[in-house]
Amino acid sequence: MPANHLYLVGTAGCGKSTLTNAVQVWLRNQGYDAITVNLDPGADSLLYAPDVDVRDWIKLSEVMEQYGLGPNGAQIAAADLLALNIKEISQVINGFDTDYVLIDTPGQVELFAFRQSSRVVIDELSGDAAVLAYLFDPALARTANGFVSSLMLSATVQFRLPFPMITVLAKSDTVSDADWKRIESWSGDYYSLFNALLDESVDAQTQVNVEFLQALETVGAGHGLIPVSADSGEGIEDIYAMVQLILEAGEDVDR
Ligand SMILES: Nc1nc2c(ncn2[C@@H]2O[C@H](COP(=O)(O)OP(=O)(O)O)[C@@H](O)[C@H]2O)c(=O)[nH]1
Ligand SMILES: [Mg+2]
Repeated sequence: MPANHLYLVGTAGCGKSTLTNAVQVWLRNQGYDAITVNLDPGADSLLYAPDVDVRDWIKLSEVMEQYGLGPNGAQIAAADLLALNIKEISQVINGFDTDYVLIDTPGQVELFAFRQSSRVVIDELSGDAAVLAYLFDPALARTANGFVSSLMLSATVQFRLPFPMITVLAKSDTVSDADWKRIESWSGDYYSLFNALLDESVDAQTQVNVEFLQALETVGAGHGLIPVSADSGEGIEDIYAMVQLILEAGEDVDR
């Protein structure tokens, strides 16, 4: 069986790296094999030791020096250099005999979602074994306005990267029960979200309307949002179950 590939995607600081590590620990505790891949050439201090690290091929500091670029230009160049090296990186990943490959994507979501090369990278690494987990940052998703912004971001990522996607509310341990109840109702009911927007700002009506929110729903944005915490472990099993459902019709991995 080829391994299942889970990409953790989201805005800077939403918890991708921490969750990559936590999912690996959880899978291993369940008796599954899982490896982690750092796809961020600019990561300067990772809190876990990835099994495969693109910095072994591409380092941001070296790209800056070699091409005379500042940090932003170098990030973009590095994303494209990644695609050039992807066959070799893929061989290294495929050299592992594992059930799960957990892929930690670059810090800033636009470096992953808005580069043409990312599509190539996912196709090459994963073929049809890819699932994206888009992480909502509670720092943003807690307000109705921020929640709509998160929906739009996740829809944009889905539009750019047409792979199966699940949406996750990260750092759920920092979200109160009352906040979660609100967020959960927004994710399932666009009228309640629209009303919450109106409560937050009288201008909401001039910016979005219910039809716009429904359009987001048609692309599946934010549907079935799963609360997940790398700290408490809440929801990690749900991520596993969703990935199994998408890639293996709900069957467990053979241990
Ligand atoms: N309370 C809490 N903090 C978290 C969780 N996941 C990540 N963090 C914190 O959020 C910050 C950013 O996390 P990181 O994984 O580096 O985000 P990334 O930029 O998306 O990779 C760090 O300070 C983490 O300790 C979580 O589940 N709960
Ligand atoms: Mg990170």
